[in-house]
Amino acid sequence: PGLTELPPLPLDVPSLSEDFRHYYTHNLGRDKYCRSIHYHYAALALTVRDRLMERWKNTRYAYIDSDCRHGYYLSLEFLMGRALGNAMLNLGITDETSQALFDLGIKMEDLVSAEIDAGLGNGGLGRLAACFLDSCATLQLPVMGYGIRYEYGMFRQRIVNGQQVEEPDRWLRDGNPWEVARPEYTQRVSYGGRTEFYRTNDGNFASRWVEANNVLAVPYDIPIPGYRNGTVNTLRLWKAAATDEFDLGEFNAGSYAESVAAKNAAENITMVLYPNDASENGKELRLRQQYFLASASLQDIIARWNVLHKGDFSTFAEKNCFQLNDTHPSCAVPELMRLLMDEQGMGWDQAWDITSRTMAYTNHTLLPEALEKWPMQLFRQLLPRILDIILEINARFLAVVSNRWPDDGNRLARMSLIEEGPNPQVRMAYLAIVGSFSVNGVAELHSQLLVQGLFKDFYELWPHKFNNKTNGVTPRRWIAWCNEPMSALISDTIGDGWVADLQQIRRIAPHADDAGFRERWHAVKQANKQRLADMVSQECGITFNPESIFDVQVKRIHEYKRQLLNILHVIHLYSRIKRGETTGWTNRCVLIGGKAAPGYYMAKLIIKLINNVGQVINSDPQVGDMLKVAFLPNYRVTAMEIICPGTDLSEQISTAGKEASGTGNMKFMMNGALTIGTLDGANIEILEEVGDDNFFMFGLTADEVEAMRPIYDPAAIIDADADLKRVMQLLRGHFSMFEPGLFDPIINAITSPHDPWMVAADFRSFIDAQQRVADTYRDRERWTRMSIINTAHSGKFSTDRTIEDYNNDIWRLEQIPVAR
Ligand code: DL6
Repeated sequence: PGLTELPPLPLDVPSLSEDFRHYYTHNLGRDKYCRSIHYHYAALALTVRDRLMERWKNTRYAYIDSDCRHGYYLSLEFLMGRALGNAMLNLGITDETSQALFDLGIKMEDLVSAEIDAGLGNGGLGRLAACFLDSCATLQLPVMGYGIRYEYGMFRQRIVNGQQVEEPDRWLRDGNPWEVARPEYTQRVSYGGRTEFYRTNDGNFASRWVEANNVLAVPYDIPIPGYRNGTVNTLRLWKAAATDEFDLGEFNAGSYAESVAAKNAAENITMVLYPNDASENGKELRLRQQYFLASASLQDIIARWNVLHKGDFSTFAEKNCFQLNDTHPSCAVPELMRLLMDEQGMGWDQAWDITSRTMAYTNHTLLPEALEKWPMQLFRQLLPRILDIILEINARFLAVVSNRWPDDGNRLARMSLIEEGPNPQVRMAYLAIVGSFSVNGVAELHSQLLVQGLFKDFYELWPHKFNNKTNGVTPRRWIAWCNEPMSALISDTIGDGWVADLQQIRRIAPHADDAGFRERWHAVKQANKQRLADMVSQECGITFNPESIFDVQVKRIHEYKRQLLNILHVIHLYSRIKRGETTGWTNRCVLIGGKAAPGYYMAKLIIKLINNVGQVINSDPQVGDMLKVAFLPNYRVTAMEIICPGTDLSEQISTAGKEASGTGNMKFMMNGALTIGTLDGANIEILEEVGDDNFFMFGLTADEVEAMRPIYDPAAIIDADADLKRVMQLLRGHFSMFEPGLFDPIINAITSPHDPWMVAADFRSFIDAQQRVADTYRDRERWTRMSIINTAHSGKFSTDRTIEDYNNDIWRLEQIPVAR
């Protein structure tokens, strides 16, 4: 065998055991006195990783040999969570590993728990990217992820005195066994300087970027194993580093400190993930990050292209497709233009033909304030050549618009990539739309609302570009891994084909009528609830009784997601208990978790309110087991792996027309939770799948919300509803005895006729739906049947289906099987 052709490593117990001991002793140098579990974890991670290496290489070979079309998922966020369990599951070695460790007196679960989450994302958008990678590998699609290797991921949240405190997440502190540095593929990214026009040898004019500062982009590769199929795809994350010349220049000038400062400035680019999920704060560093990802990734792809195709770009558009995960990487549009023109010597038309045939854009929000804009001035300073290209794209685009709609100046101003004003802004979503051949939303309603609202003008111009791709989640992590007892029951009943083909899970539906099966299902749920109760007890010091209904809302804290409506219901229940209105009561444990953007005042006040309400309720002996309220600190992927299997009721209660899709709703459904939800985002599609007998629907529709807006009168609604009136009264002082007026901003928000989230409007309907929930839960057989039906009808929400849709309609990649 040659240097790189080694036989694949065996997957049996003795070889896993031997390699584990090898890593622990010979590689990590630990001995019998070492007490830190970290080294056990590291030894196991390296043992498992070794078993991916051969497959990883074979996957690369298969892609190169077939000269196939490639997809690239460009995303500023990949919320991967832990890797070890997923790798073992997908390799099919969980039982063998567990046995090998058991024989050495070690519990595998302890090592799995020692891994720190890779929290390189804010929430739904980043986690979707992670689920997509799993599905692409499982479907054997040649898709590579490109992202940023943030030194600090999503902040850790602690709750101190009921308030959110943010702490840095140094997730790389103890090293990361899952990444492989590839310094040989380092790229250079430019900032600053100016554009220079010059005459080429053949007498034409061309432009180039001069006097720029360069920063190095060093790639770190993470293996993405498919589910038991030999495929291992790649997630390539870029780290910023200072160039040698830059350092040396300063150093030789005698300014050692300055040279270190310059190095720091360069490395700062990938230092921290911005913790805002629904609004951008216009920080220069964030734009630097966005361009850094776009430029490094495209240069990398073009460099690989040139190795294989020797500078011939005639088939580049047929062989490559870039999916932009929101507008964050949309600098890729002008950057690809720049690389093709300035570096590969193409003219505008050829470069535009390639760019606009390879880019595709996914939108993830309906909130107008979340659509990114960057000051033109900042672009000019930081990325002058890129701004030139954007302005040229805009000029040509506006010519198309005015050709189609002559003399419609308003339309031109509306559609321009530049928002005019005292401080002109670049509209990144419009740039992405103009530069892409496909634009998609992430649930049916979202995609419809986009073309009726935010992107209406563009839809009129290019209806063929717009499409829907309803989100999903990977059933590997979100059932098979996180809910082992339920997986075992399902596989026992219908075989294990569902893990790679979730539509098969529908075959458990008929078993909902089998009392024996229901009993087993209930037992699984109770065990999962106990596991969740243990976590709540440990993290919050609050006792949840698994006989109660577990009512859970975990997601980013945002006014549109209406954690406030949830807590109003809790206060209403509390008020009922205090008034002795408890006939036919259902005991309830309410769990709320999520992070607030550090600068989002209202979201932080809502966290404080939840905690204060919890404190009053949990310490009231009259309430006892009837009602418990916990705020779980530091909600993250790993916490959700325990939360969703142990949940009875999933709260998906956003103001209709505001939640693009939601994906937590899908995780809960898969794990047998019932949803209480508005007709928003993918809730609508969940309802379609399970039927309204198996879903607690409430609230105004998106159309009704908009119709009510001009006449919205929360004062009148409160006045007419005795329950809501009582709740508002309690809100005024009962939960802030020592800080009078603390929650006034919340009261003002709810009572304002301009409340965009219309909390009061849905209160009554929500309370009534919650009463139906409580009544249903007391009928255990009925509830269990509904729970089974929810899981059985969750097939649509596998990202395998989502990715097939992307592939059929947008990417058109061939499946490339890999020799095993
Ligand atoms: O598409 C993934 C996820 C959706 O499920 C959520 O509904 C949506 O809020 C979220 N969007 C973001 C905001 N990003 N931006 N802009 O995270 O995307």
